[in-house]
Amino acid sequence: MNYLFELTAKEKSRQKNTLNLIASENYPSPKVLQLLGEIWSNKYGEGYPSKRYYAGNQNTDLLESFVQQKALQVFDKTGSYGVNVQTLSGSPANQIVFLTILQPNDVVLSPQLASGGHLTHMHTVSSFSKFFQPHQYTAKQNEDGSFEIDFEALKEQIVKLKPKLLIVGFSAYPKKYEFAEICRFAHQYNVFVLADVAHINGLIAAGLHDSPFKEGDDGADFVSMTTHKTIRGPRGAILFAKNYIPDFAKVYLDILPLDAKGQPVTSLIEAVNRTLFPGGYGGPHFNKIAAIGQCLLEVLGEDQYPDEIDFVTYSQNILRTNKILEQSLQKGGLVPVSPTENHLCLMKLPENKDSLEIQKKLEEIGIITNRNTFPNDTKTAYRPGGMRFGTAALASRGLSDQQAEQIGRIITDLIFDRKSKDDLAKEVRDIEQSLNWWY
Ligand code: DSN
Repeated sequence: MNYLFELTAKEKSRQKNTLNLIASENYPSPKVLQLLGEIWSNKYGEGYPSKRYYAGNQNTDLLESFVQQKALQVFDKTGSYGVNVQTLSGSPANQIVFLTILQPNDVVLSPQLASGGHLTHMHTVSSFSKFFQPHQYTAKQNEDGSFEIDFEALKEQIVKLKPKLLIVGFSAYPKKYEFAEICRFAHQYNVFVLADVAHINGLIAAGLHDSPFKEGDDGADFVSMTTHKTIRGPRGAILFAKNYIPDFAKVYLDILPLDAKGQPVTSLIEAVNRTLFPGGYGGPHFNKIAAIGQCLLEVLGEDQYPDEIDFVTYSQNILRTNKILEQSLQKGGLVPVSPTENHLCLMKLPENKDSLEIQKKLEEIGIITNRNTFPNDTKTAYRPGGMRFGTAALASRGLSDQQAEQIGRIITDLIFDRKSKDDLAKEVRDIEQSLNWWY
């Protein structure tokens, strides 16, 4: 066995023999992984179905069209969106939107990192901030001490800053939120809305979270999502856009890319497609597209994850076990930034604890997490004051309610030195060995 295969075996063993509480990871079905390794990877196909620059694309054309159709079937009940399945991951999907509609120095309004946003939402350290003017909106503290995005203050910022683009979507935000009101408001001011639903797309598909796919001004103009989190597919992304030019956007027609005949595009999805190819990308990764198709079939119930639990029940299991985990962490002495309403919980650590040290200690007993900042966090980005947990991955392995409760207790026993690391590691091992493993 060469080094690469040895390392792969080690990584498989690491994943099997740990409890993964990283809210953005998951275990896709073996069929998803099989398709990633299939011969689709051998084929070039710049362009789109029926319009490629190489011969031999009869099967890739069928594949890409099929996956586009399944993506729309899962997410868009309105018939108002088109889809591009070629973006390689969440960051490039967001960047394609920037390149489609923004001009140098345009103002972009996005969620602050500490309030749950993401670096690729044009955080000030993002390379894209060299070309545009990023501004952030934030969370406010409620009387009960919890935090939530201040949508009223955001509206005032829209009026004052007149951004070209508003990004709505979060990586570390435990609350549910709604899209229609803020989309409607932004559109009144000729602002494009990008909803980045990378984290919550599985919940949206299961009908357990509000959706940005709405008709008219109530809907986001662009929706980006990764495919490897709650939707349980391969690492990858899907990018949707309106299949027409909204009225408010007609003032921007001259800045959208032209179509292949040099004419103005007639939809936002056409503009996205032209920006991606020929504007930015080379050949699509068809193995990824095939694997995305597989996870969509599993969402639709046209194929099954190996536990044969339907996707809605799986998503409900995530929400329930995550809430139980949060309650257990709270009982053990941690404070939620906001009571969780979704697939992740964000907990404040005691002031005198170092999150990096705790993350390492948890890893030593077999629990994989990530440290995280939160609104008004006084610590540094590298050693922030909080930790983020989520149960999407362990729900795929059949995590029970009792185990979710136990894991919360183990974590807080470790943080507050209530039990020996050896005893806690043994408890972790017993849980992990009782869980399903599909590979
Ligand atoms: N890096 C991902 C996360 O952990 O939330 C977001 O893309």
